Amino acid sequence: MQRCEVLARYSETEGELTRTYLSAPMHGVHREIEGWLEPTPTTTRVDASGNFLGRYPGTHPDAPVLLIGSHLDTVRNAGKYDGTLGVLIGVAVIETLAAQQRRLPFAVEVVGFSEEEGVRYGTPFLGSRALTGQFDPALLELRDDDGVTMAEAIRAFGQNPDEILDAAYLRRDVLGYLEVHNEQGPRLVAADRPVGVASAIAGQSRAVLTFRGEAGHAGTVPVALRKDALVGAAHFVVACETLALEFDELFATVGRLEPSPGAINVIPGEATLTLDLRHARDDVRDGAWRTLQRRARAIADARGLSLTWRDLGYQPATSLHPHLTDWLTPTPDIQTPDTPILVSGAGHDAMVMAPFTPSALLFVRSPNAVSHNPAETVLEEDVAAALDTVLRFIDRLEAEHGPQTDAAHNTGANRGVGRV
Ligand code: HGY
Ligand code: MN
Ligand code: MN
Repeated sequence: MQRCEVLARYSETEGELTRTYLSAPMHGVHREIEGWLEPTPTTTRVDASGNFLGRYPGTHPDAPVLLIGSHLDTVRNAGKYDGTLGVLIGVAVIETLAAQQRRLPFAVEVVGFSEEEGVRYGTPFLGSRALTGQFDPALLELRDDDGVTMAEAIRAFGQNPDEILDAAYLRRDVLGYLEVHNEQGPRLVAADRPVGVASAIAGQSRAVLTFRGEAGHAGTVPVALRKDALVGAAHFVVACETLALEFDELFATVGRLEPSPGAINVIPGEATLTLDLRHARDDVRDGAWRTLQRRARAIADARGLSLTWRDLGYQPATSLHPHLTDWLTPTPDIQTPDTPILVSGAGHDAMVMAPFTPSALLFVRSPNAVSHNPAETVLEEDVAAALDTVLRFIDRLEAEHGPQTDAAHNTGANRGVGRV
């Protein structure tokens, strides 16, 4: 818990926690985590996409690795736990194993993904996509609000974007991925449970839209004759809410809306907004996406506006590994076996990892159901329950993988949790 406070100090904005992709404070975060791991036999490094990795070796030099972690970047004016908590749980697991001088038949690697929120470049999951070989090099040309390309940002951080594709892991070298994350919603509070398990993660689509009309004088252009880009965008914002309310569990959000030129006495000639659309079923989300595209076009046509629509990312709804998920359902002595099984509306790196390696996601109760907000919090006893759950998960994984034999290794029979 104290470490969450320490890492929360590394922000690019005075007085709040904002740590976007490869911003300078991320170096400090990496140094702090390296310091905490220093007393353990862990090898730490930062990869070409800026992911922090700390590997605690297994009994066999090229044993497959269990990845435990989450992301180290944050949204603007974030809470202290979103992402960070999952990385620090990975650090605590390694410290526990090292204190017990315990080696497992697999390596344990804590991963602090460099970019999950998608704030700086609009597109999320850059770190986990890079680690799993799903990174699209075309993204390197994207520019941030200051016009800095992703490639320039990676070089400025001290890494080489040309090495991203080679830095990806091979499926056969990874046993699985486990992420611990605050629920960021109200369901564990309602169930009065400290932890819950995610069965699946809702899919998400993101886009940036620009309506263009005609800037003009606020005092001379009759309202009926205007091509007001902001009014068009505003009608689209309402259309998003209206559509979302017509469906169960459809989440439509316009997080940014920027008119220009942004002067009090000028009719906005341009308005740019972002769209984030989510649902647990891809067919429902895709249908809603097409409906919103039609509505945006109709609004633009009716108002003599032009419209550009740029997709920023598509993440299918993802099921998590049922067997590993079962292992996270803690034994009765932690809490009753009816640990809630939830579909996650929030996106997580686990949704990028799941198609690559068996993945599981353990939620920690959000007592005030708040996140993406400095008021975000977790309870120490719930974090302790989560750590105990993860350590029991590792016991079960160890039992499953027993002492490695060279023969087994050579055949690769025990690669990954395929036997699971
Ligand atoms: O947007 C999300 O769902 C996550 O917090 N990145
Ligand atoms: Mn988040
Ligand atoms: Mn998160």
